[in-house]
Amino acid sequence: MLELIQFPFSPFCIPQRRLLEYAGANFKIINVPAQERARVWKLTKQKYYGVPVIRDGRNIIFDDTDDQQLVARYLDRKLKLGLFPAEHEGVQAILLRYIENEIQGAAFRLNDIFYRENNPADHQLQYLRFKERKFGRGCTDQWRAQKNEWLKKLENALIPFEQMLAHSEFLLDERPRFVDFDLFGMLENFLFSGHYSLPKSQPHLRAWHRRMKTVRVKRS
Ligand SMILES: N[C@@H](CCC(=O)N[C@@H](CS)C(=O)NCC(=O)O)C(=O)O
Repeated sequence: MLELIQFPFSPFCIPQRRLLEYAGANFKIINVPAQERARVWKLTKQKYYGVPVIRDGRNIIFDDTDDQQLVARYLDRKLKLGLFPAEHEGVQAILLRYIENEIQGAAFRLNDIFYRENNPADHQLQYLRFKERKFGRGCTDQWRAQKNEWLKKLENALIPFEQMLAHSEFLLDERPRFVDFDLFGMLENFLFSGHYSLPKSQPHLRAWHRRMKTVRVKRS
């Protein structure tokens, strides 16, 4: 059975989780604390401490690149999902960069404002420390103070997707490709705290988001 090592609100783990569900795959979720990765380090034989990691029998798969999507490509090949068709390769590469920078940058900050609610009490200190070491002291307070600006940034960054989804069921055509799963992951991370909803001004995006929650692969 496949194992997905993750934490529940990770913007990079949610796409893999949703695509495993989409595929109807038999898989098991193993949660690790967001700020503590001893288990991942051991599993990868001290090669990687990030998540997601997939264990498939003796194979341990992780993506230690910024843009290669090694985990998604492995699952795509194994489960035959057609998420990376050659004709969309270039446009997906460009869109993924945008999704994982512009969208993710706003989404995780808006969610991390609520890090106390998202993490158990005994994880909060290390979570905050891990954020402040990367983004500077007081970063979560700063994001809280700038919440409306980050919300506006996110809404603006989502406009191109709203425009695309006015013309097709999924971002690139009539079935989900990896960009759909990736954007879905970033938005689920944004929505995780339960304090937000997707912009009312973006009805096509909202309808797509509902579809992405339950869509299952159609095998011909
Ligand atoms: N390119 C990787 C990126 C994964 C990633 O950035 N994961 C975050 C969690 S959302 C992580 O574990 N970062 C390292 C850390 O938190 O120390 C992938 O797509 O799997």
